[in-house]
Amino acid sequence: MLKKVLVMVAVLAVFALVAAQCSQPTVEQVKVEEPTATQAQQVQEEPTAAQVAETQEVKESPQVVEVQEPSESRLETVRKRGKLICGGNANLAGFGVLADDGSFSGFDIDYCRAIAVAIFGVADDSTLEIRPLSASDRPIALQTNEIDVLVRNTTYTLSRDTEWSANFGPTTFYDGQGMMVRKDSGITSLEDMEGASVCVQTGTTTELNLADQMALRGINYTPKVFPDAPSTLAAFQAGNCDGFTTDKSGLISQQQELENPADYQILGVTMSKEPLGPAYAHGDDQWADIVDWTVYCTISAEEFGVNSGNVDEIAGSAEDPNIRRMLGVEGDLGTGLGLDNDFCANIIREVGNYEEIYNRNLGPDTPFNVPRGLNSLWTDGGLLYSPPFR
Ligand SMILES: N[C@@H](CCC(=O)N[C@@H](CS)C(=O)NCC(=O)O)C(=O)O
Repeated sequence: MLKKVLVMVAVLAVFALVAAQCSQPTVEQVKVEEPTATQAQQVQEEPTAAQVAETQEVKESPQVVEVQEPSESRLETVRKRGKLICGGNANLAGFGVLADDGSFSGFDIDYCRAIAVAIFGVADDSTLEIRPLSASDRPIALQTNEIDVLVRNTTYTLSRDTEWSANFGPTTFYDGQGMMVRKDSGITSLEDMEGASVCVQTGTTTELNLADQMALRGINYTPKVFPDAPSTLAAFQAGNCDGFTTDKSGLISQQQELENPADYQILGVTMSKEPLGPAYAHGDDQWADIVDWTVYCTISAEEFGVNSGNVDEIAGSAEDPNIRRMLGVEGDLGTGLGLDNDFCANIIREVGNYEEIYNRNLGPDTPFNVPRGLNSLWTDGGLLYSPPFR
């Protein structure tokens, strides 16, 4: 009898355990706890001067300002305003440059145009304003909502992710920091730069990486720091510095601004990783999705062989459901973002796929002729990879 009771108890216990397992909440039942204001804003304490001196570590100044919570979504604000305000560069040919007629052009500017097209179907002076920003002004412009998005050869780093109260979209250009010197200087490596002076721009990752790399290699040098690209380059050209350092893409671009570009060379060394891409303020996931999928649209279109010349024909004839969904002729992916369903087709028609954007601004027919390298599609051995349009 006792044995029977024990067996019953054991069976009941197993039953209770199984029932408990089965009653795990379903996805809909899971309640996501919103972080409290204090958890969300873990303010970094500024180190004291003594601490900085002790560690000898160069840090970007956090520049944290009080973030104004917008009362409506960014998409609504942009639509009501009738135009996108994109933070850009005015001084970096190939990426973002201001012409005498007041127009902006470049690889990053084309991504500003692509976002404007995603929202308005067209990018012109009425739907897109470029707000040129110095390196140091970028975080404040993002935090104060002066701009809707920043596309200005900006490197994604952890401290910017937190201290700028910003998120970064997909990397549009994988870069690394380089060093330019005069050919007749005899300098062929960083190790040849013991006691040298280096021109560098403030408010950049460049300034910090330089300090790290020289310290790691035990090289003594004097940094000469300038507020913007024109003054940094002018000082270098005037012979005030032995070297000029910035992103390699920046060096290639700036070399063409020098009086005799052939008198200079970019050393083989790569001092850092500089993944450049769009950034936007924290707090609006729909906006983040719009920027991200605008970039993915250009990458995916290159992968599928869809370009500005054939997009309409392919939209009418494609049988591949991946292409049909991307172009909005099947499914409702675009409307899911709050955009027109054919937002990606519009981007490709108006601005082009990644390859077209790259070649127009940096390719073999430009003065820069930057090899695709890491910026090739994953199918060609590069790092460009779009998640699926599904
Ligand atoms: N990618 C680096 C460097 C960006 C940067 O500002 N580079 C300079 C040197 S090429 C530049 O674009 N200057 C243009 C200007 O200040 O007008 C970063 O995000 O900090």
